Amino acid sequence: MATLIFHSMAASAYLWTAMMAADEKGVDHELSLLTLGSETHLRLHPFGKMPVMQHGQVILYETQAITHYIDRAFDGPPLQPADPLGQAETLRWVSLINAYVFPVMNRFMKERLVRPAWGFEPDQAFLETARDPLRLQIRLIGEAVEGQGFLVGDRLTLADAFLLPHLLFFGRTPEGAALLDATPAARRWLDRMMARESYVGSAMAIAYSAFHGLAADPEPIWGPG
Ligand SMILES: N[C@@H](CCC(=O)N[C@@H](CS)C(=O)NCC(=O)O)C(=O)O
Repeated sequence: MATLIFHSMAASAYLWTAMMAADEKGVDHELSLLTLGSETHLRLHPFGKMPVMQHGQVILYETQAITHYIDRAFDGPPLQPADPLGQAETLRWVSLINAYVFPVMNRFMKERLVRPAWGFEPDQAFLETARDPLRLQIRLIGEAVEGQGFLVGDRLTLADAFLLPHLLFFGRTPEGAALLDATPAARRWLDRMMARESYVGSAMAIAYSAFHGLAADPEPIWGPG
């Protein structure tokens, strides 16, 4: 049995963040598949979300808590700066990714790529109103990574692991690709993250490759400017 067990469905962005944190620390892990909303799922996570982490007797849900635990419980490179400001900045990024980035980028990608592939009309009003927050988010991400290459400081932190799945899949939409092309520092960050050992061959990378089968309408709804 692996050191860590992640209880989750396989295609979960937050699972991929937790797995990346474990891989960056060099901690082996395995996936125990959950059925969404099942009795087992709700026993592990009363809010019916995923992933849930198990380490021996320790069972944790909420990805921020899970990744913090992985960082502190195991040897390996630290995934949070030691100084108070660096730590606060990491927490700020994780918080804003959870509160603002995930709800817009993830939904935009689903409306733009997944719903049409399933034969449903996307929510055009949402796609339009997402434009300004997405532009703002990519601008702030670009500014943050421009100097030292990562969201906080000059090495990967939990903040980068939280952002990666959302920016990765958003970048598959024509609007996401255009915003990344217009923000070279963000594009370079994405390329660097995708070159890491913790990404190559990961469940996230496999899901991303499979996503290339989804053909979005290539005509952008709005541009980067
Ligand atoms: N606050 C949770 C959010 C996790 C989350 O939203 N996970 C998604 C998968 S990426 C999920 O559980 N979706 C199922 C649902 O919302 O019904 C965390 O940080 O772990």
